[in-house]
Amino acid sequence: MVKVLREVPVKRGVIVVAMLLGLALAQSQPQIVRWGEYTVRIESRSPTESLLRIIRADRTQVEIRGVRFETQLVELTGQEPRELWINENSGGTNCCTTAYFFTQERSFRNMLIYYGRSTGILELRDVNGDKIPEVIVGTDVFADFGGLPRAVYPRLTYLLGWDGVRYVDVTARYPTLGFSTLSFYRQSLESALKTGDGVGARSAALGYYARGLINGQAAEARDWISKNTPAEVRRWLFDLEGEVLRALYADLGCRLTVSYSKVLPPKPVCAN
Ligand SMILES: [Ca+2]
Repeated sequence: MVKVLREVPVKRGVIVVAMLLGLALAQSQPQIVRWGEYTVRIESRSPTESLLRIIRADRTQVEIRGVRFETQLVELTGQEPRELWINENSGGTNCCTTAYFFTQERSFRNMLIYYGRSTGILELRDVNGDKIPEVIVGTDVFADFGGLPRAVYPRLTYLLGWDGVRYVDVTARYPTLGFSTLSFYRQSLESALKTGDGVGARSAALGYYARGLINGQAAEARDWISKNTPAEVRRWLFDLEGEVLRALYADLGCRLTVSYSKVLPPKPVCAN
């Protein structure tokens, strides 16, 4: 009996050491993804540093430095071969994802880089039935805005469409699509007003108005807020109106870029 009890911890110890060794070995093994004539190779160099390389015929076409990478092959152009979607996640609280899309059609190149920060790519969905998916992305532009607690900031989305050359904002063309629509924010605002949730009402009013601005329905949203919200909610929002406009005006331009550099990430388009 004593013998058995002694042996059990030894065996467990051996198993744990073997597992750790296995993990260490697994970590040092590069992860390989085949993408037609290209190979994607992800090397984990430390818990906080990985290097992803896109290689063709033994030559690195692009390398990306980051913390943690995930890759997927997705059809973005509506014709074979599929495109390469790389998501880089730097980890940490409220931080930070960057998505990269590459194609090899006509020639290998970057199609889109999206700085999602604490949000990112939410969905690829063909919203207009042309077999070329639109990209639904999130923005945290109103996190830490106007004194609202971060936990309740309005989550907004954009719809990006391929125009044959680049991704452009097509949100206003499909105002009823995406994730959270104008009516979603209006309903949230109405229910926050009903329950007397002041913080929720401010967040929803900001979301409603900002979504109106993104959709091209700002007049409708502003008019409703003016007529239907208590003075403290609408004053709070309209005092911030200039800041809301400035934040939205710069937002997508700062998040969306394309880079033909061999070494990524590129310098951020905007300082923050
Ligand atoms: Ca394709």
